[in-house]
Amino acid sequence: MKEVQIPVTSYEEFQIEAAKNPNLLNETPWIIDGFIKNWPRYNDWRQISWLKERFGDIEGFARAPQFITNKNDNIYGVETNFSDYVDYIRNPDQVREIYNGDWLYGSCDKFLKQDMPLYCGSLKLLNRADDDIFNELHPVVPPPLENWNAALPYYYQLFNHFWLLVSLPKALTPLHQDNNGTIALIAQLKGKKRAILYHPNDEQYFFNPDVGFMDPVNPNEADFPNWEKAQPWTGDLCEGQMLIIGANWGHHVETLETSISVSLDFVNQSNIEAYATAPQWPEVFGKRIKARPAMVTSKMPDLVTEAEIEAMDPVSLGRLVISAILKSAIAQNPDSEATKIRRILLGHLNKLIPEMAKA
Ligand SMILES: O=C(O)CCC(=O)C(=O)O
Ligand SMILES: [Fe+2]
Repeated sequence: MKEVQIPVTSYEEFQIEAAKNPNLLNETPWIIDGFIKNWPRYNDWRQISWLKERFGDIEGFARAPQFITNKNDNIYGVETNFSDYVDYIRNPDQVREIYNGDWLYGSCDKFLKQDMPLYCGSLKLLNRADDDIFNELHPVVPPPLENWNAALPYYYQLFNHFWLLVSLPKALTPLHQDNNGTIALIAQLKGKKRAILYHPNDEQYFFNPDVGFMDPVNPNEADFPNWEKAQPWTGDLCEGQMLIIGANWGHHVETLETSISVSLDFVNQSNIEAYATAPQWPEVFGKRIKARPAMVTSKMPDLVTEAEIEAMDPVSLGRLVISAILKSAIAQNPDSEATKIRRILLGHLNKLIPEMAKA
């Protein structure tokens, strides 16, 4: 299918479009120019030495590519703190000296035989919606779009991310969809990236359940026989711009110039139902509870017994416990803004929870 350009717009124009059409992210991704330059600490967040000083101790992964989404792809990589990774970014030729320990994925020798750099693209900077970092990059979601994350229990602990991404040219995030039906934004603080996106309706063409996601740059005909029916939306994301990707859009991102970005998954009225019905967050939550049932039975003795926890599938268990947490938060604070959002989430969850458990 013929490729289309991702529309680039000023923040002023975007505000007009977003006010006219609440569903605009389902129809089109956008590159918004200018908005992030108003973030209070925009200039600090563009300095690699400042980031190293501030976040150097945080542990993460540096991998080539960032992760894999097709079972036939190779991956190379190490576990690293951010400080060592910045040393690598500054001197990629010294990769062997910097990462002289065990390679977690593949080996240094094999890594050096290919030409993709390591990418620490998922550095987790926070666990909570009230973290001070959000005051520095405020508002993180461009109004009039709303950001409901703070009202959703354990949001940043349930497979929804706010990440720092620092990368060298050719670093790759292969085609994927973000979890939980979230909307994704990528804010380009420094350098340049190229994005290829696909509408969720094209999933049948770009995703094969037996192997995973296709490589948009080099599609494998055998695994993706109808790849040409998928329409690529392409665009270059430049310094000072933000890319916003609607719920369930496929995205593939390659770094063109040494880059600093932050990325965020978010929820609002346009995707709360997709979030409520997604299986990923209740699954991680349910598994965590199964590993430590006392976490729930000590705080909510009337909700479920240890035996019931053991018998339930993780997704149903995760939904049930989040529903109980929502009910208690609503009862404690019936008039807050967050309560309106929590009631909507609870309403969707109730449709999915077996009758017996709702009582
Ligand atoms: O900028 C990139 O490399 C991709 C980031 C991304 O897809 C994400 O954070 O969800
Ligand atoms: Fe993503």
